[in-house]
Amino acid sequence: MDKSDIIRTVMEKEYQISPEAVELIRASNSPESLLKYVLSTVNDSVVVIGVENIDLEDFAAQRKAPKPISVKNGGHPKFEEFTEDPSSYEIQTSSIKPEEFLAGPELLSSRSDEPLSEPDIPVSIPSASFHQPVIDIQSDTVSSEEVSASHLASDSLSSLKAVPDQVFSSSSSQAGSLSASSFFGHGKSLPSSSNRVSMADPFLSISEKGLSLNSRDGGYKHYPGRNPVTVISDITGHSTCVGEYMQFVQYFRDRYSRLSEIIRGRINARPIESLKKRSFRRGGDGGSEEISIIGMVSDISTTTNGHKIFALEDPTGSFSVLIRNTEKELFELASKILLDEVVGVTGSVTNDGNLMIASKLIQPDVPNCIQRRTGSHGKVVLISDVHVGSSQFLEDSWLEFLDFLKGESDSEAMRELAASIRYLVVAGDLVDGIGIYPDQEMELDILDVYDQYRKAAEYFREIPEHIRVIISPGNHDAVRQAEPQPALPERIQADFPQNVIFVGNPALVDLDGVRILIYHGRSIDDLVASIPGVSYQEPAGAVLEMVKRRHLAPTYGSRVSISPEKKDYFIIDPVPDIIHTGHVHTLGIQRHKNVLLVNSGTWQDQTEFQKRVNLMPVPARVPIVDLADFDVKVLGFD
Ligand code: D5M
Ligand code: FE
Ligand code: ZN
Repeated sequence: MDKSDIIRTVMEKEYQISPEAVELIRASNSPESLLKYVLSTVNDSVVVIGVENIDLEDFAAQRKAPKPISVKNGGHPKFEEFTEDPSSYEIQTSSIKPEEFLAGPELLSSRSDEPLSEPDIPVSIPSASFHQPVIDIQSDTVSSEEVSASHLASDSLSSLKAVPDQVFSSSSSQAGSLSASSFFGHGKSLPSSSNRVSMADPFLSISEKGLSLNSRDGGYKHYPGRNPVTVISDITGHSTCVGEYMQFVQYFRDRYSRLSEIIRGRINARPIESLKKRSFRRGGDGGSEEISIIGMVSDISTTTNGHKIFALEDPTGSFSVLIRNTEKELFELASKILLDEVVGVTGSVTNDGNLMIASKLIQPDVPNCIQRRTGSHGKVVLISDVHVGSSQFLEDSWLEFLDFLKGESDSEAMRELAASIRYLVVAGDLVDGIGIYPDQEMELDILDVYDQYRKAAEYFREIPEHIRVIISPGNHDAVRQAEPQPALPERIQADFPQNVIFVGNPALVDLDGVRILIYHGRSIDDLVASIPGVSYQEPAGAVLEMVKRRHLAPTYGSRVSISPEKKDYFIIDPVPDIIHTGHVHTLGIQRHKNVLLVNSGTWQDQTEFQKRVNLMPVPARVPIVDLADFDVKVLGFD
């Protein structure tokens, strides 16, 4: 096993590793077993595996005395553990065969090529369970007013199947092959997610620089001063995720109930369950009646004649919806619909009661009347993807940018502009990290991630103190890879000056009256791959697709590992004034109904990977937004 194998394996588990630790493992008698042992023992608070995380003595002892496989609860159903009003569910206790819960480790083993039940690695196989909730809908004529969204969301999931916790340790690519909507329990595949969903937020300590105000979210953090900041929504310090099945259920309930609520304001939708009852006129009953439903898209297929069929699910049931290719506009919109997004559909149900023919599709989007907030002054600078430590980091351009911020530009106009800057927002990838992509170390100038942050801190100390800096992490930063990501750890924060505030990813912040939603933008890779017309060259177009769905990462799985928190942090609500993303290293600026969408570029030149895939970065371009009128200027530093 050579260096790059070690880094690759660590990377697959979404950790980073220091060069010293790589060396220690490589030089051992059995690098493979040692690496496996290390990965099985690292505590969730570890992001970068260092030599201090490798307990050689314990490793040796483990190899001498193999541990047996432990089976939690003896393999019996454990739905008693579901604390949210279990009385509303009927619990079926007799329907589980051992094969069912053994399916979990099988899934897991597809990740590492090695068998899972190696005796020297403890494996716990918790029980599987299955339950059937009782849906309490009394009459055929039930309407959406009678069955409120919260009732739907909390009380009437139609069936659930819990799986071994181990399944949640499987790869995110596996998650991508499974539909999130099966959380509504219509007997389909089981969910899984990144191997890091099982970690609670390791960085509970938040900088003491801010004050906490009471709020529904457990406290807005407010940083007073000349350039005040209020953090409205941020996972930091609030992660509850331990990767259990019910957390996925809760997560999708929150997603469904909040997004469907937005759509519900615009259509009179009924629960899907009620479509099976003859409470309205179907096709052929003397003129069919138009009805509406709101559901999460759990399947998309195309008929032999080229029409589209969606399976839509809500907590009461699932229904097939046909979109005919003869309805041009509707069909075009349907071609952009993604798995797991929440949509409203109006249409008529066929005589056999099995299919809805859609006449209208409604995405949550932002309302036309959304007012831009005004009253602030000064400017905010939006940057991302600095990639300090990369050998492609464009230090000369970066230093020129710092000179500009310091008011040291040659031109008077630039000095004046610099004097009006109140905020600088960094939307992730501050450093290049290590072990993020295969062979990344070949393109690093600074091999130690902490040294990379020390270098970054040095740069940030040059920024004038009156500019408030907000740093949010990205996939190259030293926090968990599963999103939402918490703010950078205290150890790293400590090197940065007082004017820097650290938030999670995503984070909604208020800058003296202007709301900015900061999101690194990893889901843009997925959106480019799945929505026709969305490209890396115009990244703001991808952000527009997020806004239409009121969700930063609509499709569950794929490249974004989503940690199932109680609240869906990716929902775009309230509507911000600005959405600031990065990640794809290209610049994009668009406006959509008074929301300004900005994807900032990068400070990293084209990497080998980007050359191979023909991704042309737009480095050293800086959008500056006027906080009074949202006018955007782009400055170049090359
Ligand atoms: O991502 C910058 C962009 O490049 C983003 O679109 C992902 C893509 N990228 C870069 N390197 C790789 C590798 N090795 N595999 C897949 N995708 C990659 P950033 O997060 O800055 O690396
Ligand atoms: Fe990046
Ligand atoms: Zn990135």
